[in-house]
Amino acid sequence: MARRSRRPVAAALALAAGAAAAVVAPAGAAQAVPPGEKDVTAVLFEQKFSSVATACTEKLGPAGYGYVQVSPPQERIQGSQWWTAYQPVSYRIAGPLGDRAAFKSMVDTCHDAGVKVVADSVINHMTSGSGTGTGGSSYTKYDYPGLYSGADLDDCRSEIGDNYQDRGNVQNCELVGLADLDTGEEYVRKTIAGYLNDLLSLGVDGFRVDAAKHMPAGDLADIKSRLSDPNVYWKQEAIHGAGEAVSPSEYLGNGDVQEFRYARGLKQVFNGGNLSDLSNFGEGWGFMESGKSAVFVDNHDTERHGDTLTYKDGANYTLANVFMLAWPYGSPDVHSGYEFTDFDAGAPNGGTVNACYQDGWTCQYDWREISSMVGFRNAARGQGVTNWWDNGGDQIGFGRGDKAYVAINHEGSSLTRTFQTSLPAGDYCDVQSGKGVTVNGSGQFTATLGANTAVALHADARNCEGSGGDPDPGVSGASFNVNATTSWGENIYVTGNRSELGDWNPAGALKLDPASYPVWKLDVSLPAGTSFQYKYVRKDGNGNVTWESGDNRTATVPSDGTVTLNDTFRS
Ligand code: ARE
Ligand code: CA
Repeated sequence: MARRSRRPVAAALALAAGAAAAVVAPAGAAQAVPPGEKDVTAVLFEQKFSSVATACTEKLGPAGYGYVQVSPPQERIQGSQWWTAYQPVSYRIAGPLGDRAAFKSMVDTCHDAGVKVVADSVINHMTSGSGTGTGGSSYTKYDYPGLYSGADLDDCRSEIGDNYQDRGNVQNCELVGLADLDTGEEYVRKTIAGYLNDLLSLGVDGFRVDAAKHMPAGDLADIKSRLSDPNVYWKQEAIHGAGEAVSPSEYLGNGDVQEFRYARGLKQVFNGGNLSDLSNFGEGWGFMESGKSAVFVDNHDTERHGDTLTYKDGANYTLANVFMLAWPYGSPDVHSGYEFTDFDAGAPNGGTVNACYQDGWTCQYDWREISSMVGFRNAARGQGVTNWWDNGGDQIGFGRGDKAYVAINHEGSSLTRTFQTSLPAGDYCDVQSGKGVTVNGSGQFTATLGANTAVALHADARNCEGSGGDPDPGVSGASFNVNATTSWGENIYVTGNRSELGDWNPAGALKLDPASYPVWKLDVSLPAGTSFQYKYVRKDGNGNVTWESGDNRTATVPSDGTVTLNDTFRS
């Protein structure tokens, strides 16, 4: 019976965003990447294509995502590790995520939901080692029968290692020992283009080009020119490294380039700096041009290597995503993977998502704080930053013309303030909390933002009806909020003397959501008028349970709505 407040909100907003898109669509929008009116990509790392299709229909389309990015579809080496995806064996769609039919069906379903599809494309190299791939193809390093043989691979047969000061080493030698394709060669260019054209024939709308820095920009330009749609969306992974021989900006002529400094900058600001420093975030920080930069808070590499924030960073991470989606620089990726402690661990449940937040799937694209900002971004498209405010520290607010306004309180105590916006007067829904806000005739509204929360208003969310507020109007229940500091691997649950709360059984206790860490939250539906007892429990990674100390807590659901419980975990 537990009800996640996140789920209904996406659908409701999406309706609003979708309805308005036809009317609003500003011409000559400032951030023109990727093509189309909706520039947010949800990256569904290592999800099966069938699960991606479901996500498109149920979450991504309704929330207003323009794109979904899927992990590499081609045949890969066998193994449980996620990084097998980056070791191509052949270009047949024959990996663990699904076969050709499943891929095609996913593309069609996503298109029906209004979501375009980007395929992660591994074209710099082939696998090392030898064996049989996930599609049954046999291979040895430098020999992939029917596809490539020794002559198609670069002559440099040593590892790139740490030497990024030498262009030839970076582009012609072997990235972590993987067999490096000679992309200067006609047959190789033609074969790679053939693979990408095959994906285009299945309806794919764009490519994330893996390891782009390891291929000369001119080689990629040649390959791209051979595509059936040479103007297809093209997002190149070229990691910025100070003093390196190859600069990511060399690739701007081909298409978009991922701006890794953006993600590193957000980590720096949200983990220790001041949000006030973000007033010129983007080109003002020396980043590449906004219109050609692809940005993210984290990706599958950086969440493992620690060079950016990750889902483990609680409110710092959530608020960084809120900022990214509100801020008009680049086109954002919302990364979404799964919980891990082991760096190598592959996707849970063989890549199948039965439901978000189950089996370790983290589903950032569905977090209320994040998914609600996709509608915000779509509504704000084409509008520059207006009405910037900061307190010189970790509190900021800014508008997007007369379309949207967001404020973020990244301090440890609450903020009550009258914010100046350029919004037309009237009622709005704060899409972060699902609570109504009124803007007066001077464009001002007054709000109280709890520690580590945000408020966000936009033109396509004028009231909170059906927005899955905290909780839905008309739904009775309890809104649990507990301040609890946890160590890595621990989670906070609630249980009590009701079946909806698991009948005091820790195994049936309901997990709270740490998106506003250290405050853990959950809305639970309970019959109106119910008096109940409850307690919070802490579980560690091994399932060990620690109960709160002291007496049972008590509360009563009102006759018309919800009881909001603001508690502190009693150690
Ligand atoms: C795996 C094993 C290795 C083994 C290899 C071959 O982990 O031990 O030697 O297989 O058997 C991913 C994983 C790798 C994995 C690989 C193949 O991350 O661990 O190797 O798949 O299975 C550079 C590149 C950049 C690249 C990063 C990882 O420039 O393109 O290294 N990122 C992409 C993907 C990765 C993927 C690959 C490329 C390979 O997103 O997930 O690798 O397809 C500085 C430089 C950067 C450099 C970085 C790290 O910051 O500026 O350019 O990134 O250091 O070296
Ligand atoms: Ca190369």
